[in-house]
Parts: sequence; C-alpha cells; structure tokens
Amino acid sequence: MSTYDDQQDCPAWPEAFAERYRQAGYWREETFGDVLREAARAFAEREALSAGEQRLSYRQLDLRVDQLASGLYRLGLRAGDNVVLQLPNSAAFVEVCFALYRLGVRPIFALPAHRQLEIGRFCEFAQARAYLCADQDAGFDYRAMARELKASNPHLEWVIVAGEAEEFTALCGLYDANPTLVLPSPSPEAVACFQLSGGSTGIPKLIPRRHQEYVYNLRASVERCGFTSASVYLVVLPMAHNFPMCCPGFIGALSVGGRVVLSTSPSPEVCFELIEREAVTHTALVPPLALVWLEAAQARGRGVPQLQLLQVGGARLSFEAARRVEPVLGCRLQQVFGMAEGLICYTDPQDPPQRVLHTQGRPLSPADEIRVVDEQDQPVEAGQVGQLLTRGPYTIRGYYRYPEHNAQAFTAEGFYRTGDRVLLTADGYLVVEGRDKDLINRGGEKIAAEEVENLLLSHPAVADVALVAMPDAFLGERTCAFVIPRGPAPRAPALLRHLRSQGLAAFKLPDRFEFIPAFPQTGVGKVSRKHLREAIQALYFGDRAELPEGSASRG
Ligand code: OOB
Repeated sequence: MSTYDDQQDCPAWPEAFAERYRQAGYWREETFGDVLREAARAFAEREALSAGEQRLSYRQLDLRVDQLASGLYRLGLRAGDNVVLQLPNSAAFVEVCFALYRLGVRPIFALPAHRQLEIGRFCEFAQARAYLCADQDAGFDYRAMARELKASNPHLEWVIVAGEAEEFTALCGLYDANPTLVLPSPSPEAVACFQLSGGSTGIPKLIPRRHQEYVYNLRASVERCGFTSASVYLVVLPMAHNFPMCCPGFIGALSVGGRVVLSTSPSPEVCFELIEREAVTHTALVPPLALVWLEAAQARGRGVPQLQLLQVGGARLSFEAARRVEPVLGCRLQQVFGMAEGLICYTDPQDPPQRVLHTQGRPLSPADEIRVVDEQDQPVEAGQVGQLLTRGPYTIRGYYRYPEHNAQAFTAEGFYRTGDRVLLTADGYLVVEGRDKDLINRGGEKIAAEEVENLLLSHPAVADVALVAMPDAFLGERTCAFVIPRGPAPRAPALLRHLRSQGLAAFKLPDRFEFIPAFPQTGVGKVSRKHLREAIQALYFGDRAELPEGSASRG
C-alpha cells in the first residue's frame, strides 16, 4: 500500500520512514476531502464560513464542494492533473480548493500578486490543464493575463473565471445541481497540492504536499494551537499560503467545526471591526502587519481582546514588537517559524513570556528531527548558531521534477537544508538568527535574488547586477539592486519598466538601485554580497562614505 505512483516526479519518504510514521499514528488514511466531509457530518447546521454578506453552513459548504467537483469532472479534469489556482480570499477559494482535493486534481497555489512571468512558468513547468482565476481584483484584470497565458501554453485547456468570465468558462456554471457522479477518491498518499517555495531560480520550485502528511501537519497544529469548535479564525493573509491554510489556518478551523471569517483587507480598520462583530478568536499575520495593527490599536486606545491568540510568522518578529502584542492588542502572542517545505515551529500558548518573546518556537511533531550544523554539515556545539537541517513526517523529501536541485537542497540522508541560521536552546526551542540562502524576506514575501538579477541582466544598459537585502524598520528587509552599467547609467524608472514589462510580481521590484563601477569581491573572486549589504546598510544609517557615486531609489 506504500507505492507512490508519482515517486519519479515527487520524491517521497523511504518505506522505513513511512512505516514508522504510520505506526506512530501520525499518518492516517485521510484526505482533505475526508476532513471536510467528517466535519460536515458532525457540525452540519453550524456556520462554517462567512465572507462579506455570504454565510455558509457546513452542510451547504460540503454540498457546494460536491457540486463543483462534479462539474469540474464533467468538464474533463481528472485525478493527477495539475491546475494553477489564483484566487483572492473568498468563499470561491475554499470551494475550489476542496473540490480539487476531492477530485485528486492538484492545485498549484499561486499568490494573487503573481503576474504573467510567474503564472506562465507554473503553467508551463507543471503542464497545467487549467488556470483558475478571478475576473479582476485590486485593479488588475486576470482575464487579460489569461489570454496571453492561453496563447503561449498549449497544455492549458481551460481558463475558469470566478466572476465575469467573458470568453472563458464561468466558475459559477460548474456547480452541478445534482452531483450524482460517484467520484473516485484520491489515495491518502497522493499529492494533494503544490505549495510554492520562497526561492526560484527561473525554474519554479513546486512543493508536493501529500494528503496524509499535510493532514497530519493540520491536525497536529490544531492540537498545538488549541483550536476547537468554538474557535473563530479570521483569514487575513493570502489563503493559498501554507500559514493561513494549514498552520492550523482556515482548514484547521474547519476540521474541528470552528468558524472561518474572511476579510477583504488586512487593514486594522476592516479587521478590528470584523474581530469585534464576529467574535474572532484566532488569526495569523506577518510581522509588518502586526506592526500596523499595533500602531492602530495604540492610536485608538483599545485592543482586540476577543482575540485569544495572534500568530505571527513568515519573517523574524522583533523583540520590541513581540513585547507590545499582549499589552496593546490584549491577546496572547504565538510565534510561528515555518516553511512551505514542511517544518513548523510554534511557541506554546502556555509558554512563559521569555520563550514567547525570545524564541520562534519548538517543532510541531515529536518525530521532527532537527540538526544545527556548520559548513561541513558537522553539528555545532550546543547553543551555537548554525544551519538548520530538518527531516520529519511532514517535511518533503524533494521538489517536483527537479532532481538536480534536490541533490543540493537535501542531504544524502534526506534532511532538508532550510538555509536558515538558527540556535537551538537547551529546552528545544529555535531562535532564528539569519539566513544563508540568497533569498530576501520582504516582510514575509520571499524574493530569490537570482530571479530578479537574471531579468535585470537582460536589459541592454546593465552589465552586471547583484540584488541584496537592506534593513528596513517596517518590512525587516527591502531590496537593493547594485548595478554595474554598460556605458552611461540607466535610470531606475527604465529598469523598473523593464521588469514590469516581463510580468514580474510587483513585490519583487527592487526598492532601490545603486549604480557602481565594480563589485567588491570575496577572497576567491566571487561577488561579495556581504560587502554590498554592509555598504547599503551604511547608507541606510546615513553614512555615505562607503558608497560609490550615482544612486537612485524606487521611491
Ligand atoms: C513561511 O513559509 P515560506 O515557505 O513562505 O518561507 C519560509 C522561510 C523560512 O525558511 C525562514 O527563512 C522564513 O521564511 N521564516 C521566518 C519565520 N517564519 C518563516 N524567519 C524568521 N522568523 C520566523 N518566525 O513563511 C511560513 C510557513 C508556515 C507558517 C509560518 C510561516
């Protein structure tokens, strides 16, 4: 029963590990489709979801999911097909997500901010048969993008649109009134979906998450975070992301009969009102949003005491901000250090303040294996900072269709090289100290330096470029592109136009450009990103002496 039929594309756990995880009761014969079905049986008439005016009971949600699964099957989608899903936070997202889970059709969870370049790559790389999007959102028309995608991706058979579909397939027309088809359920071992890796080198790194391990991630998170049928979870972050989806997120709340409330905006004005009106008990934010909420609560002289637990993760939360959460917002703080590849660490709601404020939590599962190592993969001394390697019952063993990268990203023993620099405390908590990977964490949004560099290099006036992080009080990090011009320095707006015209998501556009004649080098002649980071840091703190002439910022 442990045959992974897609092992070639999606490396899975060796049988000895799979057996261990099953024996321990971590992996059960359960899919996401079953999770909703079970909740719908137990909590039929309770409210499952509220999105604006729309309210759905568990029974209604479960039925709509079946109706949609039936319609998607009728359309021609089959188990094992890949589709790119790009919807804003909405009831439609929840229904599509579970309908695909029930069918065994595998969504690639794109973010609403992704544009032509990213979506095109996902479609092409995964040979997606369908692209599911909104008509428009936040001033962007996804149908216009879909037209170009369709023209350049021969595998893309359907564009399914929530809202005004124009020439495409309307999502609302796919709900079969009488879903009589008995659809085959996917195996619990099958890939449920693809999460996205923060980094991308041009080839998207898709993270295959399988039903039983991801459901384990979900159920264990529910337990650790104390979600019950009385919990009310507010979705603020894009719901396609692992954090608000399964840690424990909206699916966690639904799995135990809780209520899910969707917000149309992450702003404190909108969210505070929802928290008060809907008696929200749990939500999840990235650090910059937590800062905005703190400022707003302070200004109005009132927190949101209905909230029992505020989860903050995705990037490092400063001690100063962490310290203010409880007194200013009136709720408990939980730090969450996680990654779409698997490992999730939480501080415990019951932990003493020192742990909650100073650490990023301890691993979710007793079977999570943690190693903190030096450059030679040797364990560092206890309490020292090193690179974090991890292996466990819900951490992937490889990316989708990427064997050459997997050989570097995982050790021979199957440990994932997280690229994070951490310290492990004597009581098993992790403190995130920094990062080794060439990835910039812009307030929780991850940007692979190489991806942006490659696009800038294709501009005729750019001879060479290095993208580095510069410190930022609000986002933690912003991006600075150091450019060696070919001839006279180009202007920053021209470079930004060049990036936009290639369809790059806006959050990846450099915040600042610096034009320099040459890069500082390391001992072996490589570009010293460390020196560049130091140079921009010096500028940031007002010391211009170290920087060469000629700079311009995105403004
Ligand atoms: C979450 O997932 P990803 O895949 O978007 O990003 C993972 C990376 C980590 O490797 C680390 O570099 C950084 O984001 N990170 C943190 C952090 N949480 C994530 N760095 C410092 N402190 C933290 N608390 O970001 C994610 C997935 C599930 C739950 C929460 C976050």
